[in-house]
Amino acid sequence: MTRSSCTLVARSSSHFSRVARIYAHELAVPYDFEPVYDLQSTTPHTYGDNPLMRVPSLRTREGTWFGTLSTCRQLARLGNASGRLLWPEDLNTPLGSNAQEVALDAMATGVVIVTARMAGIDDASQYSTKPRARLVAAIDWLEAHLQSALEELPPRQLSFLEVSSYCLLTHLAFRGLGSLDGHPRLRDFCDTFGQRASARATGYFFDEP
Ligand SMILES: N[C@@H](CCC(=O)N[C@@H](CS)C(=O)NCC(=O)O)C(=O)O
Repeated sequence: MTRSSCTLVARSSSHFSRVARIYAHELAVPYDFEPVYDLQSTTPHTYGDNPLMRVPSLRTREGTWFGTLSTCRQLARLGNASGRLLWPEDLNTPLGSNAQEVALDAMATGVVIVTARMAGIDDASQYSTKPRARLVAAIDWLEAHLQSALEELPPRQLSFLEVSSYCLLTHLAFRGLGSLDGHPRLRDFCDTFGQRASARATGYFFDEP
């Protein structure tokens, strides 16, 4: 542990990691950043001792928190929220709950496609056919429903739904996974959320050793 009280073990190019980076910024939690350069590493130590060998993890005085949601919840405990924080369990209608499911599964689907590419599997391969179709269908569903799902939510500083959706949607172009052409409502959502200081401070890039 160095200057900050916690260390984010993550990647600046990762959409799950960006969710955590946005929470840290919004909640004014200072953190050290430990980049994971090699996602092909099969050593849990590379990932903050996360046996799942995924990013992000958050190392704190209490121990290490594996995964995005746990990381964000701990950042919320460490930080200062200016308003209510809404978590997946606060989405108590089918619309909100489904929107969260679709956004998170679409993020995981992006990981499947990128991981396949890293293994030399072309997007045109049968292995990637269903993930690619799933991602397209998920984005189309979000175009039709995300706005209404967000309108249902009470006043808040932040919801996990909007942060994860923003990170998913902006990651599409960064990773060549899709486009928001023909999705005007999602574009508007990204333009609006993208004006937040936390979004501007956490743009995607590849960490270099
Ligand atoms: N359930 C995890 C998923 C995290 C995840 O899939 N992260 C990606 C990077 S965006 C990763 O570590 N990929 C490497 C792999 O799957 O081997 C979470 O919510 O944090």
